[in-house]
Amino acid sequence: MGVLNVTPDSFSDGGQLYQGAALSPSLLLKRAEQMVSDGAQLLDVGGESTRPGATPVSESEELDRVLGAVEALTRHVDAVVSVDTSTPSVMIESAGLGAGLLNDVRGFRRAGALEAASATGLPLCIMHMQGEPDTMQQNPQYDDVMSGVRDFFNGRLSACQAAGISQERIILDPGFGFGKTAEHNFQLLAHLGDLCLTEHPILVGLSRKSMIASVLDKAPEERVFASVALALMAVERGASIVRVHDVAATADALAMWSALPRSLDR
Ligand code: 7PM
Repeated sequence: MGVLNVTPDSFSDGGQLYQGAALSPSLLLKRAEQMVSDGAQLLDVGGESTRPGATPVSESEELDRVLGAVEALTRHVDAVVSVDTSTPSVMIESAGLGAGLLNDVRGFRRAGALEAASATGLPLCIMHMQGEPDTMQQNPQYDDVMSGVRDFFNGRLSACQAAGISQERIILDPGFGFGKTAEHNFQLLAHLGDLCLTEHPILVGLSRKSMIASVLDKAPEERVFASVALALMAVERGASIVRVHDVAATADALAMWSALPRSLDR
């Protein structure tokens, strides 16, 4: 899954699809087509920056940013379009334009989100986050981060069932960096295999995240090699989808992993 931020202010690939104040459709399509030729099967479009301290986006601003991109991508690019949103109207409208996946960092907990998501019939990615984006990194705490994430998943799976969403539609994501210290993130990655034992595919976003900076003193755009290593570790532990900024590098690494013989009679 390639990340396409349609925000002017994203932390790791800030505003690169913008020409001045406006999103450039030709830059967007060029970047998207490159990601697909590099091996992306999904493209994740997000119009709200979840960075701590980022300016909140209004609903009309988010609709405006995301829907234009979704329409252009579903028309012109051969990949499943995923929409990174917590806003019910964005979910409904995106589905109408041909989006193929809804990805909500708030796990469809906003008022009306689960009902809207249910009505689209689309697959959903439910991500774990402790707290809210602006304050989540102020002293995150868990008795046990694995149990915290697992309990959250179970609660959301019940809520989905109650909302009429069939279990086959649900992808789960432990939410690396969302209300977690570096230590929590590495715990989650080390034990990711335990979360991959259910029927639900696991999606992970590790790309360029600050847990890398707890080991390497590098700016986001210098975290490519480390991001590839983390993606590979996640897939080895059973992750089904990796959300990344650097598709070509990740795809090469995963192609090498895929080439390993796995039969018992090696
Ligand atoms: C600031 C903070 C900017 C965090 C961008 C981010 C995930 C996601 C994001 C993830 C799923 C980033 C994040 N991360 N959706 N959206 N899983 N499902 O680093 O880990 O891209 S935004």
